[in-house]
Formats: sequence, structure tokens, C-alpha cells
Amino acid sequence: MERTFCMLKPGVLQRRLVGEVLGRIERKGLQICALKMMQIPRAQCEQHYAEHKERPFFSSLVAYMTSAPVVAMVVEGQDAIRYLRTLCGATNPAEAAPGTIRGDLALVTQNNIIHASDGPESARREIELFFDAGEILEYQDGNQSWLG
Ligand code: 3AN
Repeated sequence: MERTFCMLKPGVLQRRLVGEVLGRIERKGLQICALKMMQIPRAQCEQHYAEHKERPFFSSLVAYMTSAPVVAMVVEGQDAIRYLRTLCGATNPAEAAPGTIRGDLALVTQNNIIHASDGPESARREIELFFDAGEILEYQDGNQSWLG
């Protein structure tokens, strides 16, 4: 099973959309194996977005992401990285297809609802940056047992 890191940006709690977004991830069949609310310390946020350090939006992005609590999680499933990215839709909500999380719920690129790791290496790095091993829990996938 593959694991990926996912984070709901501050606007999701502020707009009462946590259940809506978690519901989409769950209904797809992906499994949440770690979940917490937190306000990200600035240094941790800068580390998370280090690849964008030179981009013009970096300081505004860090200011936004640290302005209010986020929901951080680890999501598991076969091909979880690819499935979650597809659920999210394009980075720019104007280009995100209807039916995707960003396509349906976002208008602004910076405040585009959700972060999801873009590959196995970033997933590993991001999970480690946000979670201790003991916070990631294993449990039986109920869907699989019903499917037999
Ligand atoms: P994604 O989150 O779809 O992987 P990235 O990695 O290119 O996209 O960008 C990381 C985050 O940086 C985005 N989620 C968004 O919040 C912000 N971002 C990306 N491009 C822009 C932009 N042109 N203007 C403002 N913020 C941006």
C-alpha cells in the first residue's frame, strides 16, 4: 500500500469544509491513517514548501499557510499518490475540472484547499516532517472485507 501526505489549507476549517473534503477522500476509497489539526510553525512551513523558495509567491504562501490551523493527514491506498492528486485537480482552480476538489471548491490558486504530495519521495519527506511514526495507525480496510 502506498502512503501520501495531505493537508487541508486554512480556508477549509474557516469555511467549514473539512467534512466535505474528507468525505470525498473517504468515498473514493482511500484510507486515512493519521489525522490532526495544527497551526504550522513558520520554519516547518518553509521547509515543507522549500522547493518554491525562489518563487514570487513563496512568502505570501507561507504567510497564508501559517495564518490559521490546517488539517494534516496521511492517506493510504493502492496508488494513493496518483488518486489523491487526481481528486484534487489542477493547481490553478480555473483549470481544475468540475468534480475535483479544487474545481468545485476553490477560486484562488494560493488558497486552493488542499495539498497532496506529488511523488513517492515528497510523500516520504512530508509525512516525516508532519508525523511521528507512532501517530500513523494501521487498521483493517472495511471496504475490502465487504468486497471479500
Ligand atoms: P500543487 O499544490 O498542485 O502540487 P505546486 O506544488 O506547484 O502545486 O504549488 C504549491 C502551492 O503553491 C499550491 N498549492 C499553491 O497554494 C501555491 N501556488 C502555486 N502556484 C502559485 C501561483 N502562481 N500563485 C500563488 N500561489 C501559487
